[in-house]
Amino acid sequence: MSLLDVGALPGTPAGDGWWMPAEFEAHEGCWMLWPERPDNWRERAGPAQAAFAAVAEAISRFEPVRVGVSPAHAAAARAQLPPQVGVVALAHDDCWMRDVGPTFLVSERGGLRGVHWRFNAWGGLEGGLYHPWDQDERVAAEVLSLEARPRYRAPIVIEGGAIHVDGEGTALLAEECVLNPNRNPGMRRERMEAVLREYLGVSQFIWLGLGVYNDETDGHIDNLACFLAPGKVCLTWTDDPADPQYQRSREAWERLNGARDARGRRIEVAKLPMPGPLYMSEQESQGLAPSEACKPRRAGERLAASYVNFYFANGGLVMPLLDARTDAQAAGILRRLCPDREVIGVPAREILLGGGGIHCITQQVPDSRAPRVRPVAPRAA
Ligand code: KQY
Repeated sequence: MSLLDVGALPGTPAGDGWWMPAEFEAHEGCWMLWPERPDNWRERAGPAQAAFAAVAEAISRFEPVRVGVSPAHAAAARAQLPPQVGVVALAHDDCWMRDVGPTFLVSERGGLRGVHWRFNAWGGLEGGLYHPWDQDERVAAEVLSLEARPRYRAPIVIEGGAIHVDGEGTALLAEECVLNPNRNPGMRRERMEAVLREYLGVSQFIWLGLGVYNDETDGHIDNLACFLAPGKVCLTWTDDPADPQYQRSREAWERLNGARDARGRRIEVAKLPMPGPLYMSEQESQGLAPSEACKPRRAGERLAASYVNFYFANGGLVMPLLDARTDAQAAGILRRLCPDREVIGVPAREILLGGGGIHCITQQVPDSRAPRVRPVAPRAA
């Protein structure tokens, strides 16, 4: 893997005084991509496109949304998306903007920069989800160029869905994913932390163990837990000891209860009961185009469903609707946890069938003009 990248900034974000803000802070807008490939999205991606359009519409009530679309799909996407949502030509292999987009950075002096992570389709040729992924690899650079923002090129493979921060110096990560040898073979925790300190501007790490059961990303944190505010985390939960998620969530709960954030605070943990269990149906699996290039999706497979996979918009929270038996309860809990936000539910089963949720298909652009205070001790002097 060559580290030379013409056009990338020298140095590192922390060294230059930049850091990743929390998603619950103010945004300038949101980026998404358009689902197109018929081997990952059933019925030639029609139902998924309707679901993505509904997510874009919901977010656009709170902040501007732009959707990257392959040139061949531009006219159809324009016709399906509401007029206030921007459509931008942007080639991609699949549509997970959280993972292939840039991680935006802020500074005390205002402005925006971005990190362009290395991407290997969640595991490379051994265990990754599709190939090739060269167009996805370029999406972050393309978005930063369209935003006219400078770019740092990171030396590690990681995805945006594997990272949550509180914006005050703390990162929340899952070992199953971030330390998985299918991303950065041979890289140990200490080296990973050193790189993330430099590229996220954090100083404290809260490591959870395993992610959501059967999550094809190898346990992205954005499906398991997220910060609701500094010192406050929401965790996907089940009370059923027979469910394979039970031990995973319990262990995460114990680790969170023993953790301190970068400011020395204990973490308050809110449990968010998960939907289901949910499974792919025969009809859903049959609607996929056969392909050698993409992970097969079979009827009866457990879906990695989680209500934690929501998106914070300015003044809003856009959550996935996944199970009529539990949607209202989850919405009620999120309303209680985030009383200053309007909580909007969007049907998200079609997104889940492709392997992710609403958080996975979005990428916030932080407000470049909001006053900011640099997080505590981002790096040793
Ligand atoms: O960020 C996420 N959790 C993305 C899920 C990607 C799934 C790929 N099929």
